[in-house]
Order: sequence, then C-alpha cells, then structure tokens
Amino acid sequence: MTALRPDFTYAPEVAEALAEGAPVVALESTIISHGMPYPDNVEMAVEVEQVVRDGGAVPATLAVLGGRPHVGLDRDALTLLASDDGVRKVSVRDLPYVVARGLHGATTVAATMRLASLAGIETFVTGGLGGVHRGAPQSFDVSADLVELGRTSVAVVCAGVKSILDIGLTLEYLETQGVPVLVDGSTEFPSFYSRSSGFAAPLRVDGAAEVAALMRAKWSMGLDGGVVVANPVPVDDEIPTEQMAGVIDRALADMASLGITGSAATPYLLGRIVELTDGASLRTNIALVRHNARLGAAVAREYRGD
Ligand code: PSU
Ligand code: MN
Repeated sequence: MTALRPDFTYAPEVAEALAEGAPVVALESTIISHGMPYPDNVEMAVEVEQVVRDGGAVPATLAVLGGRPHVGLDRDALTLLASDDGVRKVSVRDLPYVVARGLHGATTVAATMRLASLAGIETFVTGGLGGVHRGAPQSFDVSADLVELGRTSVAVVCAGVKSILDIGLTLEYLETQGVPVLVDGSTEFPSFYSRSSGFAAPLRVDGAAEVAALMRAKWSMGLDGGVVVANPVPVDDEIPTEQMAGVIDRALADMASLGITGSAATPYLLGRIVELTDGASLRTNIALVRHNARLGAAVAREYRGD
C-alpha cells in the first residue's frame, strides 16, 4: 500500500479506500476546466463521480489547488475548477510551477497519471487522450500524454483519440513507447465521437477482467508504463466519422488562421467543435465519459481483486 503523502491533500473517502486497498478510480480535471463549457462541465464531473460509485469504486478527481495536489475533490472544488478563469492547464512540465507558486491547476491526462501513480492509484478514467497532432512532422506537437504513458504505470480508460489528431501517428508513437493499446469489445480503434477510425484495434479485449489480467501481467514482469483501454462510444451516442470530418477540418482551419499553437491548441479545438456542432459533440462527450466511468470502475474492482 502506498503511504499517504504529506504534500498531498486527500478526500476522506479516498484516504480510507487507499488504506483498505479498495478500488479507486482517478479522474482528470483539464476536461472540466478546459475541455467543456460551464455549467455542463461541473454537472459532468459530479455525475461521473456518481457513476464510479455506483460501479463499486471510489472516485478521486485530481487537481492542484493553491499549490497542493488534491486527490479527491468536493463539490465546491469542482465548481471552482469549472468556472474560475484563473485555473491553469497543467501538464507534467507545469506541475512544479503551480506547486511552487501556490496556484490552481487542472491536470491533463499526463499530469493526472503522474499524480495518480504517486498516490497509489492504477486506474484512471477520462474522455480522450492527447496525441500526435496533425502536422506534427513540422510543428513537433506531440502530447506529453503519450510520453507519460510510456513511463507511468496507470491504465487509462478513454474513448480513443479524436481525429483533430493524427490517429495513425499516435498509434505508432504508443507502439514505440511500449504501451499496450486495448480496445474493449471491438476490432477497430475508436475515434472518440465515433466507434470507427479506419485503424484496427492493436489488441482486442472483452471486459474488465481481461483488462485487469493484462495490467497484472505487465506490471508483475516489471514492464513499467501505462496501458490504454479504448472503450468505443455507445452506438446510440456516436456521431459518424463522415459527419465529424468536415467539422474537424473547419476547426483546424480556424485555429490555423488565429495562429493558435502549443498547449492552447487542444482546448481551442474542443471548444470550436462544440460551437460548430451546436452542442451535439458535447452531448456525445458527456455520454462517452459516463460509459468510460462504468468500465473504469469495473477494471479497478477486478484489479484490486474485489
Ligand atoms: N481530449 C479531449 N478532451 C480533453 C483533452 C483531450 O477530448 O479534455 C485534454 C486532456 O486533459 C488531455 C489534454 O490530456 O487535453 C491534452 O492536451 P495537449 O494536446 O496539449 O497535450
Ligand atoms: Mn501539444
């Protein structure tokens, strides 16, 4: 069991679950602060925590508040993250800065993985991963999420990778980093809004027990690093790839004309896609996070041998 860290703040239910070795599911906070508009974002955050509880695990949303990493947040903290413009987007490179300065930070997949691992949590649920951006051979824009997956032993349940990214290069990069990419119940890798992407599932699994068995096999051999668990969006909530293609091209063109790059790129694209789809993409996004939370809770229970 990982001891509680004196430099982190734990929600009481999370501290108790960690002490007992009970299943805990980590959740990220950039999706709240920089991934969805207010107030849908806070409603999503509260609802997803409830889905994890209903699935028999304890939810721990991670963020940095006033310079302290927090493992598990109450409603006031979630509301602050959802509505305060001063909350920074924090990837791994930004963690020491917000901690040293006592700032608020919403953690990306990469930073959440690292904090979860330090706290002794091995199952993490989110919506979509960062990846290799289109045009990366010129811009070098490769998300730190992929580097973190190569080194930190946490399983990340997600709905795949959006086609704002280069999905093929993202899968290549994960292979290079030694990261198993599992797809639950499908032979095709999903593209977030859609169940399909045109890319085959690198590895197929069926159900949480198979995911947990792979996590155990990997880490018991000393093969450190993450596992991607791609969970295709439910059929009833998906937006077909053909329909998203035009929207995504338009969002990318708008971003280019505004000259937006770097860590501002993903938040801009997510917001623009919500506008261009009149909110339909947001409904799909919320539905798939809920779906991922159900699978993540089951994985945490299987892994912890509950
Ligand atoms: N993709 C989404 N929603 C999100 C993100 C990605 O569909 O909220 C966020 C996640 O926090 C992810 C981050 O870790 O964007 C990646 O940002 P970047 O591309 O700057 O690494
Ligand atoms: Mn980037």
